[in-house]
Amino acid sequence: MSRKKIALIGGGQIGGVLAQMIAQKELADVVLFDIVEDLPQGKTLDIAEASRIDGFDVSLKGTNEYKDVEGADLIIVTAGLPRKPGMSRDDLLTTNAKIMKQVAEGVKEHAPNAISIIISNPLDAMVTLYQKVTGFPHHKVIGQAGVLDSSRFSTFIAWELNVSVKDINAMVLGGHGDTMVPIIRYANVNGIPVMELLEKKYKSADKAKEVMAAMVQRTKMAGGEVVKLLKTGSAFYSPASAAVAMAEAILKDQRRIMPACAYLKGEFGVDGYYVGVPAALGEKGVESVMEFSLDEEETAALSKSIDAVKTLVVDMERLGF
Ligand code: TXD
Repeated sequence: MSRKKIALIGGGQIGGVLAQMIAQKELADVVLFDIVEDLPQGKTLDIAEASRIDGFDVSLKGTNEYKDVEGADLIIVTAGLPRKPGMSRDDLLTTNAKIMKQVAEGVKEHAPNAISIIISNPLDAMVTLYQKVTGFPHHKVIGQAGVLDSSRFSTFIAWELNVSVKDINAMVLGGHGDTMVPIIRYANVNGIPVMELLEKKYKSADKAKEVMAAMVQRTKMAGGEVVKLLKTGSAFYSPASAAVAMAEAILKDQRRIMPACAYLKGEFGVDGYYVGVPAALGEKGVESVMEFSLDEEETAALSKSIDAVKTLVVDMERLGF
C-alpha cells in the first residue's frame, strides 16, 4: 500500500503544528507550502530532524511551488491572516478572500482530485469561495470549525463536572462565528444528560441553566479568549488537532460523525450554503449529513447563525469574489 500524501497550504502557526502532528501519527507524507521563502523548508527540516526521536517514517517537504502538491490525497488550507485582539473573524474577509482565491487556483491546477479541508477564517465564507473557484464537488470540500468548537465546549463541561473529557459528547453546530449553536439538549457524559448532572450538582434547575449558559458563552467566545491572551495571533494547537482528526477520518475511511462545515442541499432546512452540521467523514469526504430534529430554540439559534453565514457570503460576493 502506498503512503498517502497531505499537502498543507499555509506554513504558519497551524500549518507547522499540522505537519508535526501528521508526521508523528505517520498519517501521510507531508508537503508544506507557503509563499514566504524558506519558511516551510525550515519547518519541515526541523520536524524531520525529530524523526529518529519520535520514530516516524514519513517524507516532509517544504515548498514555495504549487507543483509540489501534485498527487495529494488531501489538502488542508490555513493560508490567510489570523485575528489580532479586538478583531472579529469577519474582519479578515477581504484579505483572506484574495489569498483563498489564489490558493484555490493553485490546488485546482495541481491536485484536482484531492479532498480539501479549509481552516482559514472567516471559515464559512472561505469554504464557499474555495469550492466556487475550484469547482470541486461539494462533498470534497469541507470546513473545519465544529470539531474544535465542540472540543472547546466538551473541555469546559469536563472541567465543570470534574470528569474525564473522554466521556463527554457535545456538539456545536452552525457557522464558525459568535452565532454558533452549542446543542445543550444532547450534551452528555457517557449518555447521561449534562443538564441532569448539573441539576444534581447544584440542586437547582435555575443554577444549572446559569452554569450551562456561561459554558455556552465561553465556547462562543473561546477563539477570542485565546487571541486576547496570545496578542500576536490566534489559536493554533487546537485547530490543528481538529483538522488532523478530520484528516484521519477521511484517509482511513472511518466514517466518524463530526461536526463539519458541509454543503447543505435541504438538510436542516438549508439549501445551497455551507453550514456546520454533524457529518459522516470518510474516503469520499462528506459521506452523509446526519440530520436530526431541532427544538424551537435550537431552530431559531441555527437560523440566526445561518443568516450570519449568508450575510458573510453576500458581502464577499459584493466585494467581487
Ligand atoms: O477553527 C478554525 N477554523 C480556526 C481558523 C481557528 C483558529 C484560526 N483560524 C484561522 O486559520 C486564522 O484566522 C487564519 O485565517 C488561519 C491560519 O491561522 P495561523 O495561526 O496558522 O496563521 P499564520 O501563522 O499567520 O499562518 C498563515 C500562513 C502564513 O505563514 C502566511 O505566509 C501564509 O499563511 N500565506 C499564504 N500561504 C499560501 N498562499 C498565500 N497566498 C498566502 N498568504 C499568506
